[in-house]
Amino acid sequence: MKEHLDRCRQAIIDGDAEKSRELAELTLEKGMDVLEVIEKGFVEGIREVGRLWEDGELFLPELVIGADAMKKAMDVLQPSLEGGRGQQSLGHVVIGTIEGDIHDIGKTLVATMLSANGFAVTDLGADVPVTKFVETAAEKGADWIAISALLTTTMPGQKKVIEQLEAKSLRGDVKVMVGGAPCSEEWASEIGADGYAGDAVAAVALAKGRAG
Ligand code: B1M
Repeated sequence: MKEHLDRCRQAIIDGDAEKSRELAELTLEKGMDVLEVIEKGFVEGIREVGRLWEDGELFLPELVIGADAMKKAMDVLQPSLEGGRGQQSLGHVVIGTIEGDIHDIGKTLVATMLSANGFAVTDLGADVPVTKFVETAAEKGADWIAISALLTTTMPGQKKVIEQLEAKSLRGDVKVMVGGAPCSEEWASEIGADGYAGDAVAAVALAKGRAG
């Protein structure tokens, strides 16, 4: 397993989309733990790409190529996480990445895991306006709004969603969770969110703990 995880990680660092797709397919063929391969293999790779880019060792096009290799692997693996549908819904989650922010890999993984664990999920995609979160949650009677932010510059948008819910007297109707690399428990409590989740498994636990 360790060797497989290393190869997955390396394929992303090399920006080798063909290899990452092959390794994702091999993961399914061999019946390996898909979530473990994603989190400890591919995700480690894309985070390393981010570190190398931050240190000036990679340029923006290489970051884009790494993200593309990551997406190829996720396209193969994500459907296999989508079991569990058809059971009674544990609640409705409206999820998206906040406006100004196009990072969607982590958000999509969280959406898939919530859906696989029995939640009805409305995925609004990335670069989602504040108003869209609020309007959709009201329309769907959502239990949770889950807002992803990967940039420190877009995090304030998460706070704006809560402010808009308050302004429209909807805050009592829906809970809000925040997530994404720069977010934290402290940030969640500072902006008055109901919770923070550090990864997809934590997001499911949080939604389950507070649902209903
Ligand atoms: Co960007 N980027 N990027 N990037 N990128 C980061 C976030 C950065 C930290 C890289 C770095 O400097 N080391 C940095 C942000 C710095 C900061 O603000 N502090 C950065 C930057 C600066 C930028 C640009 C501004 C670069 C530029 O153009 N000059 C630009 C921004 C564009 C924009 O959004 N307006 C940009 C662009 C891109 C790409 C398009 C090339 C690509 C995104 C492709 C895509 O998503 N479609 C990209 C990538 C890939 C990254 C890194 C390398 C990896 C992100 C990722 O996919 N991780 C990232 C570095 C990093 O995060 N360490 C970086 C894998 C994913 C599975 O993890 O998203 O953390 P993550 O999700 C996790 C948890 O956080 C959590 O669960 C997930 C699963 O475990 N989670 C939630 C996430 N959302 C959640 C929501 C929840 C609950 C949990 O409910 C609410």
